[in-house]
Amino acid sequence: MKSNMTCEGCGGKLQTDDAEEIGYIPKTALDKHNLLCQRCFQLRHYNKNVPVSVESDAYLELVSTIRQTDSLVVHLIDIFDVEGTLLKGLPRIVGNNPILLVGNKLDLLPKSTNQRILTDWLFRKAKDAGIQVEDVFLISSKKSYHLEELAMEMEFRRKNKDIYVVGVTNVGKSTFINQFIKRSTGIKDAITTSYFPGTTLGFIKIPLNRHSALIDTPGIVNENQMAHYVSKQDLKVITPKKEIKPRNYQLNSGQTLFIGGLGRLDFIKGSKQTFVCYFANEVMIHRTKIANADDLYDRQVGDLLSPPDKETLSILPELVKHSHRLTHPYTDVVFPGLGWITVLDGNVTVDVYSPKGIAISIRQSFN
Ligand SMILES: Nc1nc2c(ncn2[C@@H]2O[C@H](COP(=O)(O)OP(=O)(O)OP(=O)(O)O)[C@@H](O)[C@H]2O)c(=O)[nH]1
Ligand SMILES: [Mg+2]
Repeated sequence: MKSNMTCEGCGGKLQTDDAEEIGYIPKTALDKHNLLCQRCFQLRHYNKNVPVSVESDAYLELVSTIRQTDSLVVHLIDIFDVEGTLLKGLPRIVGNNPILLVGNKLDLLPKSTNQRILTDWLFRKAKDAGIQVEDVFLISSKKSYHLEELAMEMEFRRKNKDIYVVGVTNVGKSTFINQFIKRSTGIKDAITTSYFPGTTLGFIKIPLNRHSALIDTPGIVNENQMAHYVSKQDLKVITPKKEIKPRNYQLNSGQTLFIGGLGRLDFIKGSKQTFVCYFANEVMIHRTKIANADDLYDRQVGDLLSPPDKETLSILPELVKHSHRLTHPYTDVVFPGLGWITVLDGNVTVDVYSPKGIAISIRQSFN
């Protein structure tokens, strides 16, 4: 077997020696039409995740070779979790190459989302993070929203060079590239995708012409992402699968909202008003009095307040509290990786709880 052969599904280097290691393929599968490693085969056919042991630093090192290339970079982020997926170190990784910032998973946001406000906010977020972007797009790889416009812009900007699709694990890079492969060849699901982070393990080059390629890359690990602190089962629950339905709660000061047992908002001061919750439809939201909240949490976390399940509870950092004074109407309190709560009238003080290491952020609502 040639030592430079890679799996067509994940980009991992193929080998026939060690079934526990990346790229393992049984000798009998080597003459198949598609070269797929055992892990990709199992993910595709049984939706079974075989965890692989590769240091996240190794991926970062590989992806950082992009800074030595002359190419166009598409930085894909998950617009449902901007804080967890915008790569603050992107310029170090891709050097001076031009960057298109692309917010994926638009299909999850309510139809009422103001895409202009969201786009402007993403421009500002990128600028604040020290990332100079040529343009910002909002797309859904799954539902093919706005892919045509983006494809045209990519073609225009790449000037016959390679395009690298770069981002944190699980933002949908491979799903995005699969859409391009489908458009040009009709082949579906060429690259392996899954809801587990860490699916793609090497560069996967899709030729655009004889001289250039569209290149899928392994996701960069962001340690402060909620996905790393919950069980596989809970990750399924907190990841929205379709458009989220806003849930309204009329709260008086002195009341609390629990987002399962993974987040909490105490309404400390301000006049009665509506708090609009944007979380996966399967996440339970529970209202109670602040006076009862600690006790309820101690008794019901993992039961009434779920997720977390047992496995998550064993790895989840403790919830820590931060106070926020929200002066403006239509302000979002963002629980990264979970969702957000829009405070409609403003002029309130809230205490917000999130797992240690996952910092709450505040922004103007785009609804
Ligand atoms: N709702 C929604 N889900 C999406 C979209 N694009 C991708 N996904 C889902 O997000 C999950 C991750 O997708 P992948 O394409 O494997 O993500 P990736 O960025 O390649 O992940 P790594 O290879 O681990 O870095 C899968 O469950 C996809 O179905 C989208 O536009 N909308
Ligand atoms: Mg991938």
